[in-house]
Amino acid sequence: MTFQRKTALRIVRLLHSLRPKIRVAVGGYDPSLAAQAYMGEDSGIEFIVRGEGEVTFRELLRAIESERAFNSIAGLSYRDAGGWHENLPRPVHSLDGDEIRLPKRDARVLGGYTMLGRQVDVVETSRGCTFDCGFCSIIEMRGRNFHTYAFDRVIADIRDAYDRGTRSIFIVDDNISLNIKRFEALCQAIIDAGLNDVAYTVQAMTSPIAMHGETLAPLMRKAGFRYVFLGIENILQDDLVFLKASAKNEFREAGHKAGNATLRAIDHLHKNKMYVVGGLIVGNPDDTHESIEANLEFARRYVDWPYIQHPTPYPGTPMTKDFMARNLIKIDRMEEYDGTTAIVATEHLEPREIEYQRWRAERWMKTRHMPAVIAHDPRFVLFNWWKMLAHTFRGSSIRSVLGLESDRKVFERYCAIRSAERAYL
Ligand code: B12
Ligand code: SF4
Repeated sequence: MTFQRKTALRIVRLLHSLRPKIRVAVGGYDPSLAAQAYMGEDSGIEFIVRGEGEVTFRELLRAIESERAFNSIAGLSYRDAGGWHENLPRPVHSLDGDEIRLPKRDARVLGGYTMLGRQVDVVETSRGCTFDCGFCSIIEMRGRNFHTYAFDRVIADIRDAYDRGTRSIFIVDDNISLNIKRFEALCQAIIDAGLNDVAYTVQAMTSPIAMHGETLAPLMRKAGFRYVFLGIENILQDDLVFLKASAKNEFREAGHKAGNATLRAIDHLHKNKMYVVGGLIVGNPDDTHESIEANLEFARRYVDWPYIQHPTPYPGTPMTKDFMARNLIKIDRMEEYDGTTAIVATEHLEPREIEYQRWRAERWMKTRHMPAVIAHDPRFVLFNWWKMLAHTFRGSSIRSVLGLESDRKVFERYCAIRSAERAYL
């Protein structure tokens, strides 16, 4: 990802210092959408895999093994004595058949990842999205399309993770809620396979959850879904228009627009004992203290866990062009493009001020979810509650707890901690 660019380039340098002859390929969102950043004379990078990686990377390895030319490998850019060459793009994969095999979990170098003490893993059931939100990289990355894996494969993938001890799964689909009939059938397949004692987390749009929640939400609950990351984005219509995210948050009745879908979606999820991770984006070009506060207040009232980000100008998104045209991008250090560092100003507020407002409110919202976590994972909380609080309130001190130090001072310390974290390599 873009915020990992600097680290990635440093890792390449480290690899070359250890093994000068190593050949380096990069891939993923940032190399695909900002290839120039990886093409510098001294970057040490020889190959860029653009878009989906599995088949392109496999073909690259086979070509290296058999010393064949690289010019027919779709989706690849490569460097030789004549400079960089950009092959034709690779069409997106249909996900049919078994060309993309199941992940080989044995091959991982690192393990030990948990979510609230439960071993966690990721599974994908589909790729792509047909919407075009202005802040999202997906369309530039792969166009507007939606492809799905067969349920047999998905269930085999979940079972593989389960058999290795996984009890918490993050479904990483770009937008699983594009086909609700399929999503309902997937829930049923998980139940039928007896894989519903896993705590699932998924991302979804509010509109389909609001419109199909009556049948979908009980099935999700039965299948083990626990956290639903809702792309609410913003509660104000003007901001939704700027983010190009109105349609996906629209409630429709008999084919007509009937208001915002968010509260209905939240209601369905809550009635079925699921938790809402509220995805909101504050700090859009015309935002003021008041419009940001309106969103923060909404999060306080309705969401269980806030996931509040600032609009971030990732390479190639429509939103980036808007911010550039209005001259509002204030920071060009890509390592800070992590969504929770404010990079852009509004017409009324500087980035630091926006970030301060979000940070100040969000810490307290997070603590309110503690009772639900204690009820579900008491042992984990017993041994880790102080670490959870210390992380949430990073930058605080005894003096600040006693009220002898201002929130501004704590915020400065929090920013300094994050800055230091970025320079770990
Ligand atoms: C699931 C998801 C998450 C989950 C991740 C769960 C997990 N632990 O894996 C959560 C919610 C935690 C998350 C967090 C974040 N995310 Co996110 N996330 C996604 C999402 C929806 C799908 C990513 C995914 O796994 N796809 C499935 C895999 C198979 O596809 P893939 O990653 O694209 O990889 C393929 C190719 O890119 C390529 N490839 C990738 N890496 C490599 C490497 C090599 C060497 C090669 C050859 C090929 C290759 O091959 C892969 C297979 O085809 C995307 C896209 C979207 N629609 O929003 C955003 C997305 C990737 N996230 C994004 C961002 C910014 C973030 C956050 C910074 C947001 C935040 N402030 O919290 C954090 C960063 C977290 C971190 N520290 O890594 C951005 C990245 C934008 C950019 N240009 O950098 C995206 C694109 C969304 C967006 N805004 O447009 N995310
Ligand atoms: S609905 Fe989600 S995946 Fe689709 S464009 Fe919008 S943010 Fe991206």
